[in-house]
Amino acid sequence: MIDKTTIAAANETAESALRAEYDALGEALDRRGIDIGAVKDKVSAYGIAIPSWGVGTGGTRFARFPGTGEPAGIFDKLDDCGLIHQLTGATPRVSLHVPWDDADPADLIAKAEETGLGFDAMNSNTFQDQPDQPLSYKFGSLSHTKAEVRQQAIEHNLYCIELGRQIGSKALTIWVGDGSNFPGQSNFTKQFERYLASARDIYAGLPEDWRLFTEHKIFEPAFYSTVVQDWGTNYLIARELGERAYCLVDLGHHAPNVNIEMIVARLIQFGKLGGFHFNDSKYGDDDLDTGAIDPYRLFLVFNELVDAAGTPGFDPAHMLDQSHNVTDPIESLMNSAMEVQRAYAQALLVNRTALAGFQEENDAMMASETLKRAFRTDVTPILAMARLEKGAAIDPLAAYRHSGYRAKVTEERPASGAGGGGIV
Ligand SMILES: [Mn+2]
Repeated sequence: MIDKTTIAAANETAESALRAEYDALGEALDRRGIDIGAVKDKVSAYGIAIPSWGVGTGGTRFARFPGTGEPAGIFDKLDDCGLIHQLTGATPRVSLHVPWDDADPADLIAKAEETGLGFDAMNSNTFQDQPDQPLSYKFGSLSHTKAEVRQQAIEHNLYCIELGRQIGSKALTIWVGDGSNFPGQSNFTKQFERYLASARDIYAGLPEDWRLFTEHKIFEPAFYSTVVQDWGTNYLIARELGERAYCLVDLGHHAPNVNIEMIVARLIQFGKLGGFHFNDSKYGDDDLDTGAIDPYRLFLVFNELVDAAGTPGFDPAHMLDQSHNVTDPIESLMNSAMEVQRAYAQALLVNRTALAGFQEENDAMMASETLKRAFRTDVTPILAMARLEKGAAIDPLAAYRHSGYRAKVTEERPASGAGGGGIV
């Protein structure tokens, strides 16, 4: 973590310019009937979870090029996540991935308190084999043809729930790599029946105040078919399992050009939107930084979320899920958290009364312009003011670079291996 006085000193030099920009934006928004303070308060209250695996350097099927000072385990990861939250004030929770982050619950709680963090959804891992694991997931986990493999995967998920219960988590996210690589390799129907039966056993072990999230993915690691391939199958799972089962939407897990915001609207309409894994993509599940490729799409997703705000029971979980191959993961995660906040703030600026009127009158041009006007507004001063007021950094990237944190942890932490693939 960084000394608070360092952040305060950096903020002091930037504060007067920020106040001038904030006031100017406030006047402009006031002319549009928007109270900038109300928008800022909502942005300030917004938080997004960091995935523990995000603070390590990712990789591709080809190689992984490790950065320096990479976290060696969950406690290092929590240090990095704590710093991200300290500088941005936007990432109060961490999402653990088991068994990568398996540890004594008391130690996890103590470290979370030290770093000012809480725990978000637990993530199970049955897409790779662990060193001490009796049975292999090479041909699937929850949908495997052999009952004993399925049982092993079920028990792992129940273990994740129990660990999560002890550290204050309230949700389990299941993502499986199950699928097939050749036409004919698997019977689609039987495979999905096996998956559903396994998922029911996990759902039965869910505490009353927990939610179960299932995440669809169009392809990979199975290249011909995956069991939970799209939002339709995901919706069927949530409907089959019960009222505490919801669909998680990972933006990268769709074919290019899929209308994700419309999927979001459908899931909201039928009460099954559980949450998000935010990232961006150009070609497939390339896990690029949120907002790096298509910030307008991100805005359109948030437009649906703001539109649905206040619906009873509507409480989607927000998390980043990215792979950082060429950047410092801390910088990418800070930037991405702020991009998500930006999309949220822009969506709050949409004149919804005017939009509804244009929709009713079939005025496509003005409806589109209503959204564009909100999207084109530079809300940077709102985000920065929210950070300043909570003691975070006006400019988190500059403060981070100035702090020398990476150089410090590079001295303290052992170098991690390069090795082969590193898809995370
Ligand atoms: Mn994901």
